[in-house]
This record gives sequence, structure tokens and C-alpha cells, in this order.
Amino acid sequence: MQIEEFGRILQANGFAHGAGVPCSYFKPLVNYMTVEPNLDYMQATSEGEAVAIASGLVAAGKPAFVLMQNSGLGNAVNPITSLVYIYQIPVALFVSQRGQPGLADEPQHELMGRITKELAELCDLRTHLLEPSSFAAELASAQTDATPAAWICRKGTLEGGPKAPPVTPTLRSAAVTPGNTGEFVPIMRREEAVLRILPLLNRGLNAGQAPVVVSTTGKLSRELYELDDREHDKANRFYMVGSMGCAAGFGLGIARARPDRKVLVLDGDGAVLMKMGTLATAGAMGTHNFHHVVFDNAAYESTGGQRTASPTVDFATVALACGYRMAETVAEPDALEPALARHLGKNGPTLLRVVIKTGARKDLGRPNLGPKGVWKRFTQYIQS
Ligand SMILES: Cc1ncc(C[n+]2csc(CCOP(=O)(O)OP(=O)(O)O)c2C)c(N)n1
Ligand SMILES: [Mg+2]
Repeated sequence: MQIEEFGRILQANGFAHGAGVPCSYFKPLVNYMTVEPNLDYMQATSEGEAVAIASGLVAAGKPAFVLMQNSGLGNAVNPITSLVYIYQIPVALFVSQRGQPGLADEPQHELMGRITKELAELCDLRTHLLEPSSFAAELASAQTDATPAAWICRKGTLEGGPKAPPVTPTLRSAAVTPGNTGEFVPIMRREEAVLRILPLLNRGLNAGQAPVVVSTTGKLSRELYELDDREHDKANRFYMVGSMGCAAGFGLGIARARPDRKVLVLDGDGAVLMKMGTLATAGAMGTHNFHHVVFDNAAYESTGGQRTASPTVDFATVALACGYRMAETVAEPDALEPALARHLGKNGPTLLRVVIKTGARKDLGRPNLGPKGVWKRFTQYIQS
């Protein structure tokens, strides 16, 4: 299939955005996108992150596709099963088939080459072989049915296109210093910290000017919901369940789709460590409306308080080293809200690390909207 035809079908179905990790089978497409101004492509650090970014774009009303080698389907299984599946997000996944049975290939592709189609089907993706004769109709019907779908791309299916223009990047090596340094002693529990930033989450809500808030899986989302959503409907909230580590990628997708809105991701140390590559993606994209807060209790608290690697990881320094424009750490209760207000007032990406104690209420509830309810309320809010 000539790449111009493939690109034409994507655009005819409203696709202007994609994210992914390359495979040599997609070289024609990635090259083509470097010269095709109507297709915006984000280089992700993992296929799971690409799925999260594409999901954020779709949530904000922009059809989005993902490119991945079939080896990366393994990296994406969790976001597919616990993000795409539960909300039935109609992302379009293009999965190359290295190790296709009958073709000589490297040993690392053999097993995945054999199970690619079955694995995609097991993940409840509507699965097709990419063929020039049927692709346009299949893509159109997946979009009409709002169904997540995967196309398996075999060697040579996509062809033609331009050569990639030569790039000579300048690589950066620089000492970075966060807005503040030192040792920080945890004082607040997570719920108190969340309570203190609520006014900033809600400011301008009725005028459509509040930040769009994405919160990570676990007790943080449950606390945020209990504090002011259960009783007072807050449509600007997306509570992620599962897809650990994907809140930032999802927020980046929304931020890309809606440059006019501030996106605030409330994350956990364990979740950030799981997909720390997303800090690099955020820095590389330089997304001006992306603001990241990491509630750092040095623990996987939601699963019982097991220790994370965070005491030796300064997320503020890591974020700056990844290209964030501003990063600092806060532990003092009275300093938290002013610090976040300062971040929201600056161009992103910014990162605020909030040092907290472990501990949560015993009777913590769960959003009674359910995932589908959260999705419906949130997408209506952001797309209106
Ligand atoms: C891929 C995946 N692995 C493990 C889990 C189980 N899990 C749910 S929440 C959580 C801890 C998250 O830790 P952190 O982000 O630091 O948040 P905290 O609970 O400390 O607020 C874990 C391990 C999961 N949901 N998904
Ligand atoms: Mg934690």
C-alpha cells in the first residue's frame, strides 16, 4: 500500500495525531509524517505510553493512532486492558508483525510473531490484517462504532514515501538545579495535601477555565473523589483506574489536543517510576500547558505501603534533566498551594514534587460513577 494512500485514508477519517515507537516496517510512514504537515506524530518512549497519549487525544475529541512493533504489544498490554478496554477508547493501533511464521527473522520475534493476532484479539481489540482493499472501510467502521481496533502490518505492506530529511541534533549536557534543594521531611498525609490544592483545581470551573485534572490509580484518586466530587460534581476530573504510570501520558495527549487548556496530572512516586520515560517525552514535547505533581510518599501505599526507589530519586532534578522548564520540591503544608499556583502560572512542562507521609483513612470509598460514568462526564466536559 502506497504511503500517501494510507495517509489519505487516515486523514479522511479525521486522524491528525499519532504516537508510537518505531519498527522498520513503519519507516515509510514515519518518514512520510516528517513531510506531511497534517499528521502530527509524537515519539513515545514505550508502546504503553503511546497508547496512553493516544487515549488522551481521543478523550479530548481528536482521533489518534498508535504505531508499534509487535514486540511492543507486550509493553502495551496493561494500558490496552486497563485503559483502552474499560472505557472502549477507539484508538487505532498499527502493529507490525516481525517473526511472521514462514519468514526468516530474528529469534526474539519468533514467539510474538506467532501470537500477535491472538494476543490482540485476547485484548478484545477488533483485529484485522492491514490490506489495501479493506483498510478504508475497516477504519471508518471502527470510528463509527467507537471501537478500539488493531491492524497487523506485514513486511512490505506499507511502501513508498520520501526519504527522511537528514537531522544533526545537538545533544545537551548540563548541570540542572531545581527551584529548591535540601532535605525534606514529610509532614502531610496525601489527603491533606490534596485538600490544600483543591481551590486551584476548582478555580474557574464554571467558566471552563479550571485545569483539566488527571489523577493516578490508587488511593489518590479515591481521596480526590471523596474530598469534593462525591457531593459536588466535578466534571474536570479524570480518575485513572489501573494503567499504572499512564496518567502523565494520558495528560500529555489531552494537552496536545487542547493547547488552550491547562492540564494538571496528579501522580504517585511508584507510578512515575514505572513509566519514567514519560518525563523524557514531556520534556521533548515541551508541552506548554502540561503541569505535573508527584505525591511522593516513597511507597506503593495503595498496595500496602511497600517501599519504592524514591528516596534516592529526586524527581525534580530528573524532570529538569528531561527538559521540564521548572521543577521543585515542597513538604511544608503552607507552601504547597502557593507553589502549585506558581507552577500553573508558568509555561510547562513543570513538575512539583510533594513530599508526604504514608497513611490514609480506613473508610475510603471509590468513585460511584464507575469508569464509564467518569469517561462520559469528562469527555463531554473537555469536548464542549
Ligand atoms: C501495572 C500495574 N502494576 C501494579 C499495580 C498495583 N498497584 C496499584 S496502585 C499501586 C501503588 C502506586 O504507588 P504510587 O504511585 O506511589 O501511589 P500511592 O499508592 O503511594 O499513592 C500498585 C503497585 C497496578 N495497578 N498496575
Ligand atoms: Mg507512593
